[in-house]
Amino acid sequence: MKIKAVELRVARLPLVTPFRTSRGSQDDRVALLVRVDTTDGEGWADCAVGSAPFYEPEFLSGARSLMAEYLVPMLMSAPSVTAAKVQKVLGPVKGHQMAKAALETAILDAELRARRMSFAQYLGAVRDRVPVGVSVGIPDSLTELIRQVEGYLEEGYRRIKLKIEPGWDIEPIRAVREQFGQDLALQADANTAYTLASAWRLRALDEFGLLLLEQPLAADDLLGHAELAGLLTTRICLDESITSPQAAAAALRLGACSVVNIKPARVGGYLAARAVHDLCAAHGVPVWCGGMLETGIGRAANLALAALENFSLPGDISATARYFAEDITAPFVLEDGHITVPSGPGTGIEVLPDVLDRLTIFREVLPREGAIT
Ligand code: NPQ
Ligand code: MG
Repeated sequence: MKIKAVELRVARLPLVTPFRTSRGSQDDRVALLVRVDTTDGEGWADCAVGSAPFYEPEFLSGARSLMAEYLVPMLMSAPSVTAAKVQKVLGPVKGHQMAKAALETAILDAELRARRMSFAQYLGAVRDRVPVGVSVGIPDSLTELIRQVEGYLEEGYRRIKLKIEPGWDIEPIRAVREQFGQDLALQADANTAYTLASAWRLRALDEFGLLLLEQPLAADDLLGHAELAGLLTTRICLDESITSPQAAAAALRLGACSVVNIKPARVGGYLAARAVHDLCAAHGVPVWCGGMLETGIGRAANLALAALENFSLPGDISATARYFAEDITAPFVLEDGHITVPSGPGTGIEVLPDVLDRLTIFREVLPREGAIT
């Protein structure tokens, strides 16, 4: 198929509660949405970039200008594109996997809608609903933390993930364990906030029977994670370090982790995410699907991915209501700790045009008028 135009939208979705991690706090999700208009019909994607480069190197206005100046012109000048060819066509551009992933995903959505096939079918899903967990930001107090966790457990979440940082680690984990017991499926995410010098502090977490400890050290510190893995009984899970199937292969070979959090955007899209899944499955390493505060568009695609065989731990997908009072698609709801995998063509969701227009703060259609392509 040929791409006729690409529409970029920036929409601001207020969060129901501020979300704080060791990397910073946010009150809303400023989402970058991509709509491709092709000879086979349209497709949508949610670009996972944050509005600032505090969590990942890519960020919203950078991704927007990269798409406008390089990625979209390259795709539009290709004689024909399919999702499977996107990474190759965009190969001359180094890095920027999140921006590339969004374009690949929108094209895949258009392709699958035209073929009347769902993401789940296409990716090889083996379940029609997936168990999900919730990621709990760093609150102001232990009392507030306990209150939030209690609320999520009442809603039916199957697994709790606490965001930690030096000074907010042992105490909150102990408090949650004491309040909710040993059977609670509990894990922690440091978002790179520690160094190997604090291994002794992380070792103190071993007594709490966590499912895993996510990304304690810097993204590029695979050797450090391998060393730490030898010092702890708690399983190490990597998130920020998993930037490609090759990075995942290196992490597994080095023994840097024994669980992997797959963020499809960071590895360059759903095709690469499936490759990471397959690689981990071949090594007997369980995976789960991470979350980037996606709108319903990204949430739908993540649900399809999380329905693959080796996604054997509950992911950070969560119901829409965990994050947003109002979304640009119909909300995803929690039923008995699970969310149903969409089964319609493509991602299976429909964007609500009125809500999207109301929340949109920037809109641009590419190629820009007057541009020579
Ligand atoms: C994680 N997600 O697992 C991330 C952190 C995160 C659900 O904990 C904008 C873009 C906001 C990316 C907030 C969860 C984000 C973001 C949090 C990623 O590490
Ligand atoms: Mg993480």
